Amino acid sequence: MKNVRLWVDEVAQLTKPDEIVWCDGSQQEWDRLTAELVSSGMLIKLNEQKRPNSYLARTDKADVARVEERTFICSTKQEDAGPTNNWRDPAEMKSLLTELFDGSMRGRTLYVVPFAMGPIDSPQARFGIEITDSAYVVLNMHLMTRVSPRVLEKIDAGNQWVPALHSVGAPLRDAAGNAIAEMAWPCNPEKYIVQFPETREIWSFGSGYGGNALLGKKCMSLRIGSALARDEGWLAEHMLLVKVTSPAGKNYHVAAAFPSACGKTNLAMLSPTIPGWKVATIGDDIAWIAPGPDGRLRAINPEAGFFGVAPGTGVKTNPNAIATLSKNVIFTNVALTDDGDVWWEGLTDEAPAHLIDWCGDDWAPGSEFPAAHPNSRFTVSIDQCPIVSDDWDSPEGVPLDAILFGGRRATNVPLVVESRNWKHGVFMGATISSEQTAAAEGVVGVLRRDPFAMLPFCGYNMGDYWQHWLNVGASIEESKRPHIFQVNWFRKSAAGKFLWPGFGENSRVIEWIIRRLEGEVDAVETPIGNIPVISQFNVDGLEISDEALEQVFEINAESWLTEAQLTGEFLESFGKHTPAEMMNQLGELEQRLASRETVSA
Ligand code: GTP
Ligand code: SPV
Ligand code: MN
Repeated sequence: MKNVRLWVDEVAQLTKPDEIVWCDGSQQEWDRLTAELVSSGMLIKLNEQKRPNSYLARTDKADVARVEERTFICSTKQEDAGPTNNWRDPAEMKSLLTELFDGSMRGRTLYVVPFAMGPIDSPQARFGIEITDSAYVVLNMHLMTRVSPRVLEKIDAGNQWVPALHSVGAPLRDAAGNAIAEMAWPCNPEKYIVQFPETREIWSFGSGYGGNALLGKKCMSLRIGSALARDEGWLAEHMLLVKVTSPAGKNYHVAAAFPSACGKTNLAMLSPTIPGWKVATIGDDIAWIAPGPDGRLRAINPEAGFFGVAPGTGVKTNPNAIATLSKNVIFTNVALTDDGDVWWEGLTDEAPAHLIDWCGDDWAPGSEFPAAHPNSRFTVSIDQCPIVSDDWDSPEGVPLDAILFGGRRATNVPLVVESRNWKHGVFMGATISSEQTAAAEGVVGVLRRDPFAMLPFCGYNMGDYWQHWLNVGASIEESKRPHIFQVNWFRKSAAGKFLWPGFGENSRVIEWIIRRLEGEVDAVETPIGNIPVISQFNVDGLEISDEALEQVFEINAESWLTEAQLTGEFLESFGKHTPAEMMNQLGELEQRLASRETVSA
């Protein structure tokens, strides 16, 4: 295995920084780096009375989201990356990147960040070393991962680790030694987010933002993680994780995969509106799931913080997030208030009369542009969440009772559908589609397939990934398998309004799911799966018209047949990698649909 110190030397020789700093994740390091970034102007310190130890960063206007077009899976064979990933030959990509990284840190500091994904002593933990030339990245890594010198001890003791190399690609001197002006937010117009799944390496160039740059997150925990998981018999998923307690005091653990900006953080911090139910947060973005000694699937949250979407987060929608954000936060691309605090669309019903928007310009209500970027985010430690679960960092993970798949669908997909069995559940996950959001560069609102919410995050052929899910299910005794459901909070009326109030009211759906697990409620069998018997679905105290309730559960056989046809084309696009079982599932769905018209509860 690679030696960390040798690798750091190698990278330093290539990137030519002025200085090398080994990070330890300490408070002193936080204080030193935040002070440096405040004096350089990269961070704005917020009002200490209103929001202690918190900061605002504004990125370059061209560095505001993940860049899927510039993300690559470099396996030896293109087929192993599959049709949903950009691919380049690993050797060619390495030589291209070597040229880009040559001298890319001139005039800057190279930070070495040893981090763990998962509790350091958990058998499910994985270790990484991120080398970065961005102090902003180091600070975010402090909040999002476990940065500690203990990681180096673990590596010295023989544990595997992932080398994760990051440069913003904005040196302060050229090869001849001439000065290059500093940018307000250093980055490079040319971006490469590159995973080498076979050698478990990450190289990221040109972006300083989010999943492009915090390499423990999507790059390691999902793209490299999914490849590790396939080889070792576990699952690395884009899922939130919660503990739900019923009025009877029984605990259940639920994981849910929704595409980016489709409600994971919100569900992870849900405040139930129905009496007696409790939700506690374990994770809001990533779950690592492995068969445990008891034969059940057990999950951990490999992260230690939230990198959450700001817009839409308010006291009414997500009070627990608002409480989490009271101190020690890094905000990126939100608006600044006149009294040195932050604001974004949805934080309050009314915008303040004057703001500095995410671009640094004056802003007033009525402006044609939002004050906060639609993908503006907060970074904060999970410890600060008022409803964090007592078992959130349990080294042995939590046993999973239910898995939810969802997306942003204005039409067709009902509020909740129970799968018929594991295989059908895998088919549900594989065929999720969702309207695109601002979390990635691209046109917002376009409907696209996002299987398992993993389209941008699967480190190998998506068809093989479905087979892996089928295999993991088959390896678990039926009675011990989590039950799989599909949910959709985003169905709209003909007038374009959300039919379902969402947020805290989603607890009603969670209640139905758990009562289903307990066999306490019946279900209506439909061609696409089992939906609630309306009279048994808890709407006590909820103002929703009968018509809206009916529409939110409506299944239109004709549009599902059209959708099934598109599903067929989608499944076939993976060629021989599409598991036969997926085609069986589609055939059975079509048969069930052909014999029905409109179905409702
Ligand atoms: P990533 O961090 O990108 O993976 O996003 P996420 O899946 O965690 O999404 P998040 O919970 O941050 O929600 C994204 C957006 O959807 C926010 O603007 C939320 O306010 C909105 N949202 C979340 N839940 C609901 C819901 O139940 N109904 C409606 N209408 N909007 C919701
Ligand atoms: C997502 O896009 O799914 C995120 C944000 O969670 S990022 O870390 O940028 O990937
Ligand atoms: Mn995410």
